[in-house]
Amino acid sequence: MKKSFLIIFCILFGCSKNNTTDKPNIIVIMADDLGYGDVGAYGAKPKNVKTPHIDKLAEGGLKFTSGYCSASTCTPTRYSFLTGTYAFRKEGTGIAPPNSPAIIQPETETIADILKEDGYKTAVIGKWHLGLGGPEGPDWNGELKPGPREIGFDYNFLLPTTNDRVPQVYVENYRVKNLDPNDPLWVGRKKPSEDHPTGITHRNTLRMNWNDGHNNTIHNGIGRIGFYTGGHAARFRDEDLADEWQKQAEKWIEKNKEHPFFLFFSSHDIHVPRMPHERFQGQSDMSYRGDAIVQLDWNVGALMETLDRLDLTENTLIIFVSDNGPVLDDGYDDEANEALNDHKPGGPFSGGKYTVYEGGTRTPFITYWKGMIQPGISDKMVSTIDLAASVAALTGVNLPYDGFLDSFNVLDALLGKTDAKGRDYIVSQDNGLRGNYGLRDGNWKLQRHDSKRMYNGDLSMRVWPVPQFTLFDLENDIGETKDVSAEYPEIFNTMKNQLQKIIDDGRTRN
Ligand code: NG6
Ligand code: CA
Repeated sequence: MKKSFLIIFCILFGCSKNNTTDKPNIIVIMADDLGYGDVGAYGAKPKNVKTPHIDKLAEGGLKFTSGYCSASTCTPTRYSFLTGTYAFRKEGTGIAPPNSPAIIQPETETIADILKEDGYKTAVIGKWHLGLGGPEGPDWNGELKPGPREIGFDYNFLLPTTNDRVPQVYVENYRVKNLDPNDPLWVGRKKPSEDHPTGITHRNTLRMNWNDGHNNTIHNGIGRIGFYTGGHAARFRDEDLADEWQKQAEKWIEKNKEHPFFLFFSSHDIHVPRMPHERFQGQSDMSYRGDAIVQLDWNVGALMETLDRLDLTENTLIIFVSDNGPVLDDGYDDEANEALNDHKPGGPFSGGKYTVYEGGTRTPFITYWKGMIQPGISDKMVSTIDLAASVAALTGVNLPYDGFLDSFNVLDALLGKTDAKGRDYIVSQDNGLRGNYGLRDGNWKLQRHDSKRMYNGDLSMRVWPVPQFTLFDLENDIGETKDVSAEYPEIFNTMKNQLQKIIDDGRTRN
């Protein structure tokens, strides 16, 4: 269906190929909950945490100061990154529960489809959190279908949701890896039996205490969201995730190095539960949150080493991003707050995860392509939602009109070309539909709170009431501290209407 549309489209209109650029490999490294100020290149101090490998990418590539993800939670950002469409346009794109069915339907075109159709080998390795299976949800003991392979990925090796949600198993292509059929995996929302140990009944056995949620089934001494039984042979240790991502990525790249490839490398760091490998524990001065940053940085370095070893570095475009801004206390007592020192997870911005302050979605954003991207700093506005249209431009593919509704071609900005244009404006959201929005246009920022409440600026999950609309002047107030809506009524009204129109129009790409 999708392919035939493209072929007919190409016959009618011609699909131009850009012959000047040999198809580069493309790797999108997406960190989890990593804030603007969490890495050295963006201001983190070495005495708190060191990130030499990410810094090296930034020094040898382009460091964006206005690089965004689309939402301040995981699922909507990932949805938008893959589909090029704002998640607030689609029901069911909020934070996905353990038994969520596949959120992106097979007929939806994704960035992976575009590249696959252009001859790329495609894979996603790491955190998924976009649901698996048909309307009834995942069949954990059978085929986990539809999933990534129905939306353009040749290969997937996944942590199905987030690691604070059950189950702690890998999904390789359609199957739970190492699942013993004699020990079937059951995943549910209710306690499976009266004597099932939970974070509540067995709280004193936990290695890491919970303070909000995360008190259902216990695995590896940590309480989780949701319940599960069985599948023991398939279960992993939290401490081993980072090594597994590297192992699988290395294997897959090696296997596919003769073709152009697209790898979505989706780290779970630095999401809770923060339980880095023993060799990283204590490597920062900021508790496990800092150590998880060190682990993420190791992953970046290991991946780069793999590319160097295989002589692929000069033919690979690397895009390093985060899926939402920072959070400190996200439901476990891991001392993220206590050990913060003078570290600023959100850099100069207010808010973080769950908020539509700049800190919620303005995150580290680095493009690196040895020999092709001039090292530097870019203040151009770009977003993860634009990667689809931009890689389509890079490979010379035309986008279908009925997909990628909000993805803009900002390729020249990503590559640091002179006179390149970024976005003029960007919409951010927090989580799900009917939530909160941010609209940045130039240096003006409108916040709209339909839920009339917003998570606290202290980077925790606490909520407090806010006015529905506020306006900030980012040029003079980067921290969004002073509502200037009364002083600039015209700008205020124009932006309110602009946001409403963006929502009502159903698309922003021409
Ligand atoms: C919240 C969880 C939080 C985190 C978040 C999703 C509680 C109390 N909080 O519901 O810990 O898992 O969902 O994060 O359960 S995300 O980065 O995957 O969007
Ligand atoms: Ca996240």
